[in-house]
Amino acid sequence: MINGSFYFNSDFNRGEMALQLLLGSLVLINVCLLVSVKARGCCPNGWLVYEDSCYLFADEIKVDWTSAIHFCESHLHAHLATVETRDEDMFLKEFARKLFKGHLAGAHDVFASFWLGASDDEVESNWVWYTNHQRLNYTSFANVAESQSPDQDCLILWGDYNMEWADDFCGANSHPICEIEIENYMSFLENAGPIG
Ligand SMILES: [Ca+2]
Ligand SMILES: [Ca+2]
Repeated sequence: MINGSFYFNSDFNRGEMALQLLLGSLVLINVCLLVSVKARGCCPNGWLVYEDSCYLFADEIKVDWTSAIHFCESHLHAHLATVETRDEDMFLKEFARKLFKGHLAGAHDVFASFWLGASDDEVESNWVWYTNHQRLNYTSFANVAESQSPDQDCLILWGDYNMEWADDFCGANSHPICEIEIENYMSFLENAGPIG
C-alpha cells in the first residue's frame, strides 16, 4: 500500500497531491464502469477478465493453500478463486492448461497445479468454499476418489490430470488463482482512496 506520509514533505503538497490522486481515481473508476458496461471488463494489469470477475494466475509462485489465501488477500483483497458455474470452470481450466503447456514446469510436473478456494478439512468429503462456508453447488472432480482423500483437504486444478479437480495436501505447494469480483474491485478503488 502507498503510505502517503512517506512521499510528502508539507501539508500543502499532501493536500495538492491527494486532490490529484482523487481526481485520477475517479477518472479510472468512471472509465472502468464505462468499459464494464460495454465489455464487462475492467481488471488491473496482469489480471484476466471473465464475466463479472478478474483473475490472477500466479504462475510465478508456488505456496501452500493457506499462504495462497494470504497472497490473494494481499492483492486487492482478492480471494482464492471460487467456481460457481461450469462456464467459469471451463475458463479457468482452459487458461491453466495454456500456462501448463507454456512456460510452467512441463507436462510431467505433477506439482504444476493451481489452488482453488475450497476445502473439506472440517468434515471429510463435505467441500465448502472458504469465502462463505457454503457447500459447493458445482463440482467437477476428476473422479470420486479425488474428492475423498482423508488427508488431502484442499482443492486444486490438477496439472497432471489435464487440470481436472482433485484434492491435495493443503501443505503442498501450488500456484494460486486469485479472483476479485469486478464490483468489489470498484469498491477497492474507491476505498483505497488517495490518502494512505
Ligand atoms: Ca467465482
Ligand atoms: Ca479430504
